[in-house]
Amino acid sequence: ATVETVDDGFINLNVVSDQDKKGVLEALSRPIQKTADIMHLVNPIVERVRNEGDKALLEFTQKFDGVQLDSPVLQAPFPEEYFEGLTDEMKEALDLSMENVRKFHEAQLQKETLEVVTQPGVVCSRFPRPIEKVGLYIPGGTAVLPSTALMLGVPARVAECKEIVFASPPRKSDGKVSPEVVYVAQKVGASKIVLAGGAQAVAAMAYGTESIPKVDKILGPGNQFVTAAKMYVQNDTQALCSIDMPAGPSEVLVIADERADADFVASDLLSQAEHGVDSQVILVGVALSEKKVAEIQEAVHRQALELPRVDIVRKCIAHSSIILCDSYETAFDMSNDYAPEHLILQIENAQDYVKLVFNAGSVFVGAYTPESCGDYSSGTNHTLPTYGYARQYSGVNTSTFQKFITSQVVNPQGLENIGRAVMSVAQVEGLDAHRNAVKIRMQKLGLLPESF
Ligand code: HSO
Ligand code: ZN
Repeated sequence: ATVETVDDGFINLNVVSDQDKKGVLEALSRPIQKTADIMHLVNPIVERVRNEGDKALLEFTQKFDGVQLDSPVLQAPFPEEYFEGLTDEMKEALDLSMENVRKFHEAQLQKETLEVVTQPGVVCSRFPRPIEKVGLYIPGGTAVLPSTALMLGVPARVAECKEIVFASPPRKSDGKVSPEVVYVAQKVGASKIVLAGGAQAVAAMAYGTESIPKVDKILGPGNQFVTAAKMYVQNDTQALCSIDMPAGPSEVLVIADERADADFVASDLLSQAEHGVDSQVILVGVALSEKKVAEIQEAVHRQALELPRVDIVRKCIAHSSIILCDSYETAFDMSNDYAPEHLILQIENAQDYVKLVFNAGSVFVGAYTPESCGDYSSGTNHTLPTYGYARQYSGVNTSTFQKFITSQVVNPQGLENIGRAVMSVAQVEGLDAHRNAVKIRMQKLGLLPESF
């Protein structure tokens, strides 16, 4: 790879040309996930919570979060004192964000029964039902994330899930969760907030404890312990619990051309970089001049130094890159290969290029559409497939909280139309009881001779 690193503390993205195939491959490779390695740490935690319930949960919270609680759960209605400190401005910001997310997810809600007559007398239907109980994990850690609470809570509410349980690690300072998270929980009608994090919180929701209901599906981002625990319970038939999607570190790919504003591009790269040291940010430049590349590098450095999380950014940028290419088509090919969680288009006539996007979690179109808008307030969901899973997964949406049940009615005419086909296929499978179930009926209807 053509790596241009300056060793003077300059916060510098590596630059590679698309001609350098090996360099591009390196630039687009993701950090190896260690989920399997930490299973041996997670298994005993999950098993203890499953077997010992609240007692084990409280112990782990004491051990990992440094908080001694009397009860691991906060019950709705949540005491107002928990969000008393919120300013009107904060409440209005959360309200506006929740309202936009509600509007967009309400429009996605599938309520209708789908009905198709496949043959005269054969009616096939499909109807939606909410997943009854959902557990929504809101990470603690280096940042409070009320936005994640609303991105998961609002669609769960829209889908009419019967019970919404939040889980979030309590703060060391006062053993509480942030007032913003409680405010959102109250607004979306959550029944409980589990005051726990990590694998122990996932286990508590998957198996249930004395004070926490067992849920049917667990959603939400988290660190590698949370991810490993979600994988564990998903594979345990005793838990009978599904998850939203596999999770990895957050990432963005920006496609920019010569017309892009260097400051805008830098600000988008940095807003993803500040998420974590393992975040990945990639700029694919289409026919960029050397001057523009230098401007972007300078803007990244200058803006980064102003950020409180500059140390995280520095580490993230160290394994992030600018890839230079000559055409929009090449840029989109690379992006589709990488399948970024977020794809930002800072190119002329950006909307015209959306048709070239095949793999991405969410697309941000045009110079005035920073990812932050989608992270918080525009209405789209920010829980998106990472780690290249945008190839096969959708981000969280309203149907994530629903399942679809099929149904059918076959009448005698229908049996006449499909009965013989059923019998033939059953015969070749050697499943005579299947064949008989049709044969007996057709004979009683006089559609087949008794001797058949
Ligand atoms: N960009 C994150 C979501 C988020 N951003 C939460 C700020 N808060 C998802 O990849
Ligand atoms: Zn973000």
